[in-house]
Amino acid sequence: SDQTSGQESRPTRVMVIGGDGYCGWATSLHLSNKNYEVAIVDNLVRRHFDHQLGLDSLTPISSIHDRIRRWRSLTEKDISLYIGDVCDFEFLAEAFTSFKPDAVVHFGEQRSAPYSMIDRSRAVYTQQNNVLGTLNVLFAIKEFSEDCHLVKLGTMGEYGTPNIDIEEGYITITHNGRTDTLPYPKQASSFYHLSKVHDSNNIAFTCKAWGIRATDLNQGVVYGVRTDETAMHEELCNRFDYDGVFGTALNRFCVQAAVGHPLTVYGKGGQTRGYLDIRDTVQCVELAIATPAKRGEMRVFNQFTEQFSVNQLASLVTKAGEKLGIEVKTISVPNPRVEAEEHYYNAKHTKLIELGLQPHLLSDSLLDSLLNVAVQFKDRVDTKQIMPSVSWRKIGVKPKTVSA
Ligand code: NAD
Ligand code: USQ
Repeated sequence: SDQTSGQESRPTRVMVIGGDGYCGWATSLHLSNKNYEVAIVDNLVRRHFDHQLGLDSLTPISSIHDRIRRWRSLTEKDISLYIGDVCDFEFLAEAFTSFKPDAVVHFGEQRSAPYSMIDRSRAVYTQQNNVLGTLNVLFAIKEFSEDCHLVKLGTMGEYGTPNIDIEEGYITITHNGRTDTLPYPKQASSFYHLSKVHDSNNIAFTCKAWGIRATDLNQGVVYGVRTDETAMHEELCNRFDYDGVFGTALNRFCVQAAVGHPLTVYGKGGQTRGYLDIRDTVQCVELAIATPAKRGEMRVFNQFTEQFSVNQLASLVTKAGEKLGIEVKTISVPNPRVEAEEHYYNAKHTKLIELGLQPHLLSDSLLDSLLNVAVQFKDRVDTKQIMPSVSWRKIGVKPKTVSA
């Protein structure tokens, strides 16, 4: 499938910011495999956080240099690499003018809600890194490639858990006899999730003011680790976070089951979110790139395939464990977060399906294979990292350091 943009015969050039991370690495390989010309931009700060906090991926991961070399030797496809910080405009400008992207996929943010709630300095870092990085990307597009399509990773968490249906980005409201279509109300519940709301506002404004074309992908919680491309060689293996700071619900539960740790349901466990398989993350991003937003348009897609409560996830993992002969227990952990634990949740997610998304729903077989990956690497698990350690209520200005 030769990838061409419009009438031109050259491949579409895609800059993947955050291409060394969980979603970004899988997406970079997927796009490269589909004959897009890919450049990864990353400052490797995520590997640095892991070192600082004493965390590690469940799966061993190679350096970005080895990953790219291995990909080239297996496929003869080149991925360009720009190591640097998108908050540094000089660096970003250089990467833009040298690579000349047709589309920029922006994954390059601090993406953990707990990390953003550790202390004041992490809260400030998260919003500074995320909001100013995105602002720089918007300026780079305006200055160097006005036609470039921004595909920005947002989050379903921007909407919070309102007591009405969640629409895809916009809601039509009739008020005092007049009607308008307005941005859907945002009620994020961490400094991280709020950074995405601030990003969305800046993107919407620049679409109007400068004619930027943008797609905001409000992604749900991602699970899984293998994609067709990362499974090709162990050096291409993706990261798999299970710790209390960067690990996300379903992935964490699989690792907990594998090491015999009770599943950590926070509070009542009725917290419901949208979820998707990482194989669908890469598909959704490709679909967004293949049909770009129009000049001046800010599209919003809700990027998830199924809704689950935390209790439902716990019972699915318990059943999958039984099949593999693993006895799985669940405990209720006092909720370290401030969030509704029982609530209405019904979020639309049809726009990506309309573009052709063929979802990989959470089936028994996927859960079995995820659990098997967790079992395969269970000797690498540091069980001290499993319980949550960051409290939404106790955050303060005093710097929190990790002691050995
Ligand atoms: P990740 O931490 O694995 O990867 C993020 C990457 O961005 C890292 O490699 C990091 O080094 C890089 N980065 C961060 N700040 C940067 C900067 N200033 N300059 C250059 N590079 C920078 O995170 P992920 O799980 O792959 O998430 C990627 C994106 O998808 C994030 O924006 C996140 O908010 C969004 N998202 C993730 C999930 C999920 O479940 N993982 C769900 C919804 C949305
Ligand atoms: N939860 C538990 N037990 C756990 C871990 C989580 O009960 O061991 C609960 C949380 O309290 C929360 C829900 O599960 O109610 C989801 O938590 P999570 O850590 O899996 O996900 P979240 O903090 O929302 O963040 C993740 C990604 C983030 C992305 C977001 C999508 O880290 O980058 O934006 O998912 S969404 O949830 O749709 O906002």
